[in-house]
Amino acid sequence: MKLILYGTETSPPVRAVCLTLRALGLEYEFRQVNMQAGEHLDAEFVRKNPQHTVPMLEDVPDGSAEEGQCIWDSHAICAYLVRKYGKNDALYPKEYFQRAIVDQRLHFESGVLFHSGFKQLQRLVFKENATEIPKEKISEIHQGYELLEQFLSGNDYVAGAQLTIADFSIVSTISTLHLTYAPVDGTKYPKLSAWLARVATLSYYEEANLQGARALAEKVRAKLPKQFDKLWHKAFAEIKGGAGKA
Ligand SMILES: N[C@@H](CCC(=O)N[C@@H](CS)C(=O)NCC(=O)O)C(=O)O
Repeated sequence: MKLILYGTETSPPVRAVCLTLRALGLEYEFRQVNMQAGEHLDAEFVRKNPQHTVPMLEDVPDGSAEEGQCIWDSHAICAYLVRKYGKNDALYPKEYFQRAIVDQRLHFESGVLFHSGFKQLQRLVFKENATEIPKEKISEIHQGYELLEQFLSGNDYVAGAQLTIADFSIVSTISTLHLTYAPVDGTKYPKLSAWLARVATLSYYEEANLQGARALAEKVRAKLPKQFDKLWHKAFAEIKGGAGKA
């Protein structure tokens, strides 16, 4: 088989899939989709994914000259990869209750953290050209952090004692929010902050997630000079210095 991942490294859901591919030790071809140039709206891409979102995965069977099966939505892709190619079910447990917890966290990322949180902020900054983010929007992000702090109570990972695709999904967005709109304060959110540091120790984390999160942070910073001066000087200095793992 041949796996082709369409996307851009600045996109959190694309990075969730990169983390999953790396965790499973799968080889894949990365095809850049330049969103600013509107490449996701090209007829060919929309034919394969009418929702024109990245990530999209194309799974081409061995020896096939034809196009493969296309899957989009990072959560569906990550689950598919573990089911089809995982040597075991550790990253997406088969046991009903454990799987329900992982699924709940995936939906939480999709509906709350990403769509109601991160994507709204991106729209404000990159589409509506806001130069400062209203406080209410930031406090909505913090409500998400508070919930994660509870999910992590007594657990090393967001869905329990083991690393799962829910961690990959949630870390892709949280590490991005941490470096952009709402730094995770370790004194206020000790468990969330320790979890970020824990996931960051994965050998493929820097390449699969942190580089893209940093690249996006630089773009956000350039769009929000006032907010940057007030709030994020330290966080961005850390990014530039190569620190800011979490
Ligand atoms: N829930 C989706 C979200 C995908 C998404 O919205 N991706 C953004 C980039 S971060 C995108 O493709 N936006 C372009 C569009 O919606 O046309 C997932 O997890 O894959």
